[in-house]
Amino acid sequence: MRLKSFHAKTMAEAMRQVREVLGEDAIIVATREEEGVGVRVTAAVEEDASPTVAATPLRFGGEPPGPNILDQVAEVLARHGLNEDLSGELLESIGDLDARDPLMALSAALDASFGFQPLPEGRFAKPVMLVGPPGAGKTLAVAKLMTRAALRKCPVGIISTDTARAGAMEQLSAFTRLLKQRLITVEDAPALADALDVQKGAEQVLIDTAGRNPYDAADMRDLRDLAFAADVEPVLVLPAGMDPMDAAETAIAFRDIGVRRLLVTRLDMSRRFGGLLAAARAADLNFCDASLTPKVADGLTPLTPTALARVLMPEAAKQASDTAQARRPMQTGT
Ligand SMILES: Nc1nc2c(ncn2[C@@H]2O[C@H](COP(=O)(O)OP(=O)(O)O)[C@@H](O)[C@H]2O)c(=O)[nH]1
Ligand SMILES: [Mg+2]
Repeated sequence: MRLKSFHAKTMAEAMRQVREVLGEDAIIVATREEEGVGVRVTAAVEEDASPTVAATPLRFGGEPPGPNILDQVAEVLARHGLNEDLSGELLESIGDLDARDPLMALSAALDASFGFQPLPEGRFAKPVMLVGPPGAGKTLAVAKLMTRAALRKCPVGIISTDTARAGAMEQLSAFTRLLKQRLITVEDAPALADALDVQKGAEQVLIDTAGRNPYDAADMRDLRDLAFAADVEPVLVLPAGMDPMDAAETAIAFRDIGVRRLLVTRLDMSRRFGGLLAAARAADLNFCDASLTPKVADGLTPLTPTALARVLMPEAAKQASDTAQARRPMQTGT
């Protein structure tokens, strides 16, 4: 399922855009009046690869959602340990929808409250520098991104600045050897600028960094120097399962060195993702990609509102895909 929002002066114009871009099968998930601007309509289309179909089709202008949808989503958000403000905001936007399916309702609410900006598969606008606390999954994420690029035959440059810690280089060089990529190591900010010059031709440049303690001023100063040494995009890597307030403060510390995107990891090792939502909200970060397994070959999952909703509500996601599977033979027969 793919969700897209449309802004227009009138509802008729918004609906025309929906049909034009997403086709006749588009389902309206949410409509919202934007004061003084017009209307915003969020619509969904099914995509072949992700057969998430609402058990009951959603229709524009239908009845308000049954209390069970709100209750179901509220229970899920509480389970994830979301703070009251954030869960109240998400539930309020669900209250405005005519969704019949909790998964779709949560997708639309996430779409309204958060930004999503997965890393491109092709050329990066800037070299991407993965930053975050120790053990967040930065090096594994570099390995996953490098593998994805290598499989697409996309020329990639790998730079590591994590030279002080024993064993850190071996971890990454094991991956670069396997993929026959050259690993450049740099010790300081000026050397990073030179290394980036060397890698100018690469479509994607990935920079691994040493873990930093967000509460240690010297650690963060050092990282800021690296991030500002050249025109790079620092991307914050955070694992699931953090306390929401710690995650929020951590995200704010890294935002101050220029982070705008959040790559989330270890989603398979936790059942509580409130920390990740709190981090994105507190530092106004866009979700980019998620690591759902420790295996390099499994890669990263680009995050969209729907993908995140599935992660937050795995039972509902399974139920939706089971329903879609059960319906498929009937659909092909007609
Ligand atoms: N299960 C699981 N393990 C992960 C994931 N991401 C990272 N890890 C593991 O967490 C540990 C730390 O990861 P690493 O990339 O070295 O973290 P870094 O210190 O941020 O570079 C390693 O054992 C990784 O295999 C994930 O998404 N799922
Ligand atoms: Mg590392």
